[in-house]
Amino acid sequence: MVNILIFGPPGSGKGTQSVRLAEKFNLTHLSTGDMLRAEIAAGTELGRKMSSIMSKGELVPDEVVIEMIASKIDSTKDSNGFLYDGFPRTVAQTVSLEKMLGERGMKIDTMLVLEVDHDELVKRLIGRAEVSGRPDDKDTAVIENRIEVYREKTEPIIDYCRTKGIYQPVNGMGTIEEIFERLSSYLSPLV
Ligand code: B4P
Repeated sequence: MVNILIFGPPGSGKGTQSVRLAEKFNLTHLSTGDMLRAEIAAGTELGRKMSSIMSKGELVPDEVVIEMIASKIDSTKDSNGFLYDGFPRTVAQTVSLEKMLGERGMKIDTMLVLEVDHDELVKRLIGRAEVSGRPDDKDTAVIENRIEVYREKTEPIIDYCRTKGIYQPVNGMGTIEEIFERLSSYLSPLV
């Protein structure tokens, strides 16, 4: 099974593209953001605890998402592999993912990094707030904090993956279809 990371700042199109790629290549789409929002919607204790962290644009604790991912990997069958959307978000999460995959005879095959201008990110997220009702999309200060958290805590993963030879930058500007074609061209030889 292949393991592909879709990486990039908030609003770069990870979720948008992952849904389409998962369908085309028969991959299991693992979005930690969606999993966490499902916990909040279901009113679980975990969801209640994570809701205030997410509404400020901060990251939830590493162990929470690692546990969610491990249980999804172990319960998945009939798939060509996994597409990780919004995970890992810290170098610690990356190291945990590698360990988890290693124990199951797998590795991270590639990391596709969507590159999008700052102003375009803010524009997309404000646009999404109109339809999503997500508290972390409504407020520009929270959006800016999410981008800042990405630069500080998540972006260092790029250097970590570059040394492992799995870093692949992808132009994330343009139409959804254009970006989908670019990403597909990197996935085709792997899946
Ligand atoms: P996520 O749910 O991962 O969301 P995101 O980074 O905001 O968005 P994404 O990049 O997927 O953008 P999308 O395609 O939707 O994270 C939310 C929060 O959850 C985090 O802040 C954190 O608190 C928590 N969390 C999640 N994972 C975690 C982890 N591993 N560790 C700790 N905390 C974690 O695109 C955005 C908008 O742009 C959409 O409206 C879309 O329609 C539009 N768009 C996309 N592509 C476009 C294009 N080419 N042109 C025009 N518009 C486009």
